Amino acid sequence: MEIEEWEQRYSEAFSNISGLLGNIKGVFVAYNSNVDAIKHIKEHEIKRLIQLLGCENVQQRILDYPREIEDPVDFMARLIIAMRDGKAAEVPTYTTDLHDWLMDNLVFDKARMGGQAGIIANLLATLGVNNVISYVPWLSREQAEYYVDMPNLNCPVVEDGKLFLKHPKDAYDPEQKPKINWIIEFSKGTKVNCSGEVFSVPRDNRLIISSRPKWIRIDMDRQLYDHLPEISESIDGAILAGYQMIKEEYDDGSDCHDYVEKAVNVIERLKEHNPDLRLHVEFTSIQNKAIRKAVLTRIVKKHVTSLGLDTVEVANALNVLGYEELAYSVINKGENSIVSLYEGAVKLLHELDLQRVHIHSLGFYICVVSKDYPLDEKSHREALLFASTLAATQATLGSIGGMNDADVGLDVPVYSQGYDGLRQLEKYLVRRGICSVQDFEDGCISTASHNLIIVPSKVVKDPVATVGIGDTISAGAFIAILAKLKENKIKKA
Ligand code: 8BR
Ligand code: GLC
Repeated sequence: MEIEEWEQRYSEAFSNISGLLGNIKGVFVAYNSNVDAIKHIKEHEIKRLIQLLGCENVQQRILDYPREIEDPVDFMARLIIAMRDGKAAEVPTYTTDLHDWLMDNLVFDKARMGGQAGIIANLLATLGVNNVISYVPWLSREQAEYYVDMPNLNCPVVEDGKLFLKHPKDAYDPEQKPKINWIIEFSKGTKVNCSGEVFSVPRDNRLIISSRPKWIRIDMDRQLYDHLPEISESIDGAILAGYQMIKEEYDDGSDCHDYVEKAVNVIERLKEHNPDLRLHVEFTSIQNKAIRKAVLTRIVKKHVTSLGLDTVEVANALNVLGYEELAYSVINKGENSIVSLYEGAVKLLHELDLQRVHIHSLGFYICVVSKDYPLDEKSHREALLFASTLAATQATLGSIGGMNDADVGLDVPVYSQGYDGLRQLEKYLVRRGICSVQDFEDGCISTASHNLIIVPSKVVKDPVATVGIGDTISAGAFIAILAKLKENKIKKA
């Protein structure tokens, strides 16, 4: 299979899926939205900050590997680690001190909708999905301004015991403060010199400093919880994210177990009146390993159908599930890391009782699907190609203004390095008789225990920003799946 044939598949898949999205009744999206203060950091700014904080101090803190940002040196240490590895990371901070320091010493370039659920809600509305219901427990006036002003995007509000759907600008809490995260984007090739650490950034990526004020709760108002069945009857799928915000302990004596239970109850209630509901969880970086494990084994396991994550997140997930060696092999950049990534995906599928695990990486996507999934592999492949087109559009333009923008994404070539990187996996699968060369080149593989879909993705050379692309990929593929399932249902009826 030549790369050109993939280009052809891309345009067919995109046109097919975009024609089907109208079949989707609605999608519920919760919990996290925030404002992203985005700063694209330059070499001279890195140099200035290192000088200001002291190279030795930063160097020492890099060795400590802070999992929470308490001061600017922690921040600089995590930034250097992220730049050195070219890996995305999200690290929490529990005070506003760092925000003040960054405002004084760096200043952001632009502010945008942030948070997985916020980004996804805007994307779905913009793509014209019917009835996008966005729920965020901390909807402030400032936050509401970052939602696209479209009639298909609304928040659930209970008034006088009745459920209403209102646009965020008519649904915010005037007393609520905004949550502002800092996104430090860095470019491939940027030179960094901090005593022992001298390197050139290997790839475009970003560090997120996630503000976690005391009032952040992954929770749902009781009245709204009671009305969830009405919401669930009006949707085909739900996308849930933000569980990384759950804390081990809270000032009022409650703890992570209480919030995990609340999260599970919401899922159960959504499914109560709509057993066919598809649930996707978008995973992210969770620094606290106990919380990471609880999210995976108690919220995701058995309760959700689909999980989306990047390669670092796969390694992090495997790590807390007891597969340390495999986790290490996924991120050690060795020849076999792509094979380990595939094996890790299979572990996650079975261990967490999922129907679908979608891994996005720079250059390719891997999706493993349970044998009983009511869609063929070609449909799953179309979903991935649709998602990659959206990702390329977003990387080129910074955001997606509507379905027509996708022509830009379709024009982005399939990433040849990503395509070549898949060879290692091909050799492994073919050698073991798991698939033929032809199956692999089609990207659709059926094994005894699962189906496997692999596509080379489109990669933009100089992306405007990388933050939020993962959300676009996962949400794009998930709605494509919903649309396909709906098409089948309509055909059968
Ligand atoms: P996360 O936000 O979950 O880390 O996902 C980011 C995803 O964005 C990566 O998995 C990769 O597929 C995609 N991506 C990145 Br990073 N840079 C990109 C680029 N220049 N063009 C297209 N996709 C990109
Ligand atoms: C996380 C971050 C948020 C960012 C999003 C992008 O939710 O907290 O700031 O916008 O990831 O995926």
